[in-house]
Amino acid sequence: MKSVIFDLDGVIVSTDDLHFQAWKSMADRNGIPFDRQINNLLRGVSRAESLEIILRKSEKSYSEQQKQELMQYKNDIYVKLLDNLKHSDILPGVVELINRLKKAGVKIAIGSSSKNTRKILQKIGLETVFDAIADGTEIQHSKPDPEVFLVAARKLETKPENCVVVEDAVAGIEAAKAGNMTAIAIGDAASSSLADYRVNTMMQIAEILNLE
Ligand code: XGP
Ligand code: MG
Repeated sequence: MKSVIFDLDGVIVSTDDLHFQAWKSMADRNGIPFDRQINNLLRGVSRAESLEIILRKSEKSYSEQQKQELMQYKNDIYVKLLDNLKHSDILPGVVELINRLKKAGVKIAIGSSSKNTRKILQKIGLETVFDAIADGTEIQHSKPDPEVFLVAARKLETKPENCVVVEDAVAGIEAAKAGNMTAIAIGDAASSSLADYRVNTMMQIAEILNLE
């Protein structure tokens, strides 16, 4: 029996766009070029590593203290944006897929680099739905390192090779494969040559898993 580990931002809920807005405010305020293309590089990556990627475009160098302030600035904006998050922000097909997985007895987990994971799951009313949650508060290395998915598998008490990961991040697909898991790409992650499957809708995942 397979288990399914979902990424959160951009897979379960449209918070990937809120991350974009918050990082964009930080970048604009500091005169750092930032666009959707750069934002795609931040998918699946921790807050600190996201900042490092953004700062590659900056001519200035920043002290550790300044970096902390930039991350705080971004997160404050992001958390304010989360205030308006609600059940209807869950991406299309997610609730239906979760219901079908549960009906088929498939264990489900979240594997996200975000430290805001639990807050978001609460906001959208999915905090008690998953059998396990592994997030950015529990790991040393974010995607493309497999750590967060391995933590999720351990919490599900299943072997990595029995896990199927659903990801919108190229780094997330790399993490899944590095962890010896099956990788399903949706959205931006479809550009990864490592993906085992590419889907446009959640229901295609039910077909891949041969759910009744
Ligand atoms: P947290 C976030 C990063 O800030 C963001 O850049 C990533 O795209 C996102 O994680 C990936 O899920 O982490 O600031 O919510 O802890
Ligand atoms: Mg994501």
